[in-house]
Amino acid sequence: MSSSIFKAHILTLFPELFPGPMGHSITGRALSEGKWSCTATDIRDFATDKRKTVDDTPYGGGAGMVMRADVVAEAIEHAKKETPNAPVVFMTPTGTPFNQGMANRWAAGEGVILLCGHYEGIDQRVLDALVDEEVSIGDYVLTGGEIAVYPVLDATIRQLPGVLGNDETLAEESFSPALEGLLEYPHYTRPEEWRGQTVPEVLKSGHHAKIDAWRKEQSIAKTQKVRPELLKKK
Ligand code: 6GU
Repeated sequence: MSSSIFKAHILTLFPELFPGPMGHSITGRALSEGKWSCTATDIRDFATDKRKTVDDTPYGGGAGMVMRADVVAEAIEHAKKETPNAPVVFMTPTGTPFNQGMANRWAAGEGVILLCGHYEGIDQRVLDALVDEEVSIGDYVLTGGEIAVYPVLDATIRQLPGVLGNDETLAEESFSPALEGLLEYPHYTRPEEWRGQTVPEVLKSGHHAKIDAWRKEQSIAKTQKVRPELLKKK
């Protein structure tokens, strides 16, 4: 359903954090142009008691509070009314590491519903019943999923048709098919000499085959140095 507008729906206790950074720059321009929409729904709106309780103590004891299945389920089902085919994604440090493939796959659909937890976690039963994917942005713990939504949504939105302008579209960027899973090569612009450092001669040669070969070699060297596991995948 890439014909209609891509709908991002965030379920959170802090709806004021959205669109946040995605309201600026390239994603902000695309939002103003109607290429995607951003809805942030307050999970607390679905609490049923007078105090608007969303969490409770964990069965089995232990520290922290757990978000209630009934309240979270109502929030998810509310979001699903608008985008029944969008994946429901739970943001959690115990999820599958986020990657470019997920961004590309979600960008090809009608939208994404991003569920942000707080406290110690969310009752497992609502995750089992209504969540399609669990995603982490790396091996460290954040206080909540909201900050993790920023990189995940940004990476997804920039893949939507017409979001990147010609100058911003990089056919050869890290993780793009053209680079075959390698990290991007280094870039240079004027001045030709800066603090005693010059620009590699090959880039000024006008010899496109040699430039391509040099960039490929640089990509492999960079990948070997900082992400050797990416080379082992090949
Ligand atoms: Cl998606 N959420 C939280 N709370 N912490 C994280 C994370 C997500 N990814 C890495 N750490």
